[in-house]
Amino acid sequence: MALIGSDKFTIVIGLGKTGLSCARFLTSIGERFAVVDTRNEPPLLSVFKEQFPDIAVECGELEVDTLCRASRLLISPGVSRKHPAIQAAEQQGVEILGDIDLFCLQVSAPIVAITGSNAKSTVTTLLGAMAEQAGINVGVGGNLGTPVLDMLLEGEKSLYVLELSSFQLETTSQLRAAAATVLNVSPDHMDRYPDLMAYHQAKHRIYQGCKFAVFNGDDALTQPLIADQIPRRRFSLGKPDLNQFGVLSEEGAEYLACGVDKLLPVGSLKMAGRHNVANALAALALGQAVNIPMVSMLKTLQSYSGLAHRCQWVRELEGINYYNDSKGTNVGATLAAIQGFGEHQSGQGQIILIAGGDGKGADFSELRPAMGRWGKAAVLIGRDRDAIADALQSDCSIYLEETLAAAVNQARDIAQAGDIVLLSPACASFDMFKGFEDRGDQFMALVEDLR
Ligand code: UMA
Ligand code: ADP
Repeated sequence: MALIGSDKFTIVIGLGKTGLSCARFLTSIGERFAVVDTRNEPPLLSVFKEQFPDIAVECGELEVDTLCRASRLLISPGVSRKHPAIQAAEQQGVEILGDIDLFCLQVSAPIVAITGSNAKSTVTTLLGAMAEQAGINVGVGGNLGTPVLDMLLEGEKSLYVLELSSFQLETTSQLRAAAATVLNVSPDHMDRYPDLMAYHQAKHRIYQGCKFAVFNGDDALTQPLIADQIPRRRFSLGKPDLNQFGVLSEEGAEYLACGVDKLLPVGSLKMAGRHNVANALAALALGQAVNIPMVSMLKTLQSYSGLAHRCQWVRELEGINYYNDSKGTNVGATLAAIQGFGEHQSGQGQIILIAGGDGKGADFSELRPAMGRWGKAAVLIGRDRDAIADALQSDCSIYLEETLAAAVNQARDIAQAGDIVLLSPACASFDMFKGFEDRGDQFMALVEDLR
């Protein structure tokens, strides 16, 4: 199909949530555009055709000739800008951008930009709650689920808190965040990037042009490579230096602290787990950078209990506790969950891990030491269960199951009073489920049905 032949129009690549939000936005500003998608039948095609009957759509393999008819390509995060047809168009002078850039060019309110391999959604939502607690008219969105351009439909806010993925950052050049952070870096999406360095580079685009940088003192890969005069703050689980955020220990009690100032006893945090102490400190550092009052932030930390599907307690049955960490979609997240529970396990209790799915090219051997120390068994499902089994073989018992229901039953058979059954797959869910929420919901329903 021939798309409009003009040097003044946009081609939106991808017919997902982002593509639809781009179409809505371009329509609202009266700009001409067309849409392409690499899939023959993208799931939202009929929705799109209904809402935009006059817009040309081309599905299937991307054609360089088509892309070169555009003045710019607006790329959805699920499509790599390294796609050969996109690269060819770029070489011929076609501008490349993503929805985040378009959004940044529209708003003048300060933006807090948050990325990391893990904890993005937790810190983004927490910071949004802190801002709300302070009475700030805040918009929260991005990779979290609401495409940024859809946030414009509500009119401009006083502050934006954006969760940004490495995919989104690949096409982002206009961010200039009021405060930006890389929370942590561990391997993920190794099916999209040639190596960890390429993934790291994409994440670090978040610091480009930022007015304030926040980074993780316990993770050297988060350290910003930006000009010395740009102010920055560190958060860490260790003792903080002057003006930095960390944990102070005094007379057997631990406190979230800034320099020598004790802010809140760690025990007052509503979110469980050591990793959430780091997340709380990161949110405090970001909030301080955009002038959210400390008193509001500390109040929020005492009531915010975290998001569903992240180390979420489901049930205790016969002394066995069941946790849903379905959002553990990479090795780093699952490692944090095993360590977090393992370090707080009392007595003989051990962890029965339910894991597996689409491993996105990950190296699962990093789970070995933690499973060797705290794991009783790994019950594995999904496409990459054999790869995980190979990586863990000698460190704990392995069970391979066809379904999540069979895995839950198997875990229950193995577990004894004091043990934890933890769904933390270290994998994406799409080989067996609609998404991580669906996987977590099914797990919780199966656990609730155990008698
Ligand atoms: N796709 C194609 N061909 C195309 C376009 C898309 O095969 O031409 C595939 C992609 O490879 C992907 C799927 O379709 O498997 C969806 O891609 P998309 O870019 O259309 O995604 P959206 O529906 O627009 O959702 C995106 C984010 N998804 C991805 O980055 C894959 C959502 O994050 C985000 O909430 C949404 O924009 C709003 O900003 C989800 C996600 O999984 C939660 N993110 C990854 C993660 O968190 O690890 C990065
Ligand atoms: P993201 O949006 O980056 O995926 P989430 O807040 O949704 O982050 O958490 C995803 C997973 O990462 C959860 O399974 C959670 O237990 C784990 N997690 C949360 N915070 C951390 C952290 N600071 N370090 C490592 N893992 C974490």
